[in-house]
Amino acid sequence: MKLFHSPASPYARKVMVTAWERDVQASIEILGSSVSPVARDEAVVTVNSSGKVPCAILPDGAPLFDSRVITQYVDSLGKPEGTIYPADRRFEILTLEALGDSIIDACLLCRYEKSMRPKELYWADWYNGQMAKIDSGLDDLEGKWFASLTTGGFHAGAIAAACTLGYLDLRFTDKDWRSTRPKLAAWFAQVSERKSMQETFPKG
Ligand SMILES: N[C@@H](CCC(=O)N[C@@H](CS)C(=O)NCC(=O)O)C(=O)O
Repeated sequence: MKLFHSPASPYARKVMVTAWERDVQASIEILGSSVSPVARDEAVVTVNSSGKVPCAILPDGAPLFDSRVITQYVDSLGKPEGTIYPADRRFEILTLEALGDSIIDACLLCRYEKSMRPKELYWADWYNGQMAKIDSGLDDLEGKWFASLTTGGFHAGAIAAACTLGYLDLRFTDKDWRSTRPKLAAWFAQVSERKSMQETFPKG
């Protein structure tokens, strides 16, 4: 499988953490990309009309996107007994993955608002509204989702949450998300030691 990737993308990181966890990383050929909502990468657009990464090309040429579809495909390449989507918790774990992704979505919108939009068009209410989504999502990871997050190994929901927290540390260095969420902070410190997380440490 070929994977359009970006080393700072938390969605692409989910795919590669999954690959390392399932020991199928050697079956993925990484293709570089240069994506942005205002300067699209035509090679990516050819595969995924949204122009977003990650997106993949299967050995038979079929396209695959987005990250939640690709992680399931990559998971299917590994041994069934080690799946990160255990059948008896499938929808719970998919929902937790969606929660992690929704926090990333808000992070990206905040980042685009500050780093891409012309300064005179900056909209503080928009930024604050997205930041409120980030905070309520993190509160849910610390609270009502914490048992799901930490039970049953490093499953797809846990991988999404870990990639989300990694992105916060990469791009929102002045955001102190840890002091009011001590359990989440301790869990993240622990899972960050995994080889899959170390090998995919974000850059850029
Ligand atoms: N729902 C998508 C989101 C992917 C996404 O937004 N990726 C960002 C990079 S982190 C991107 O490609 N942005 C470029 C754009 O919005 O055009 C997924 O889960 O893969």
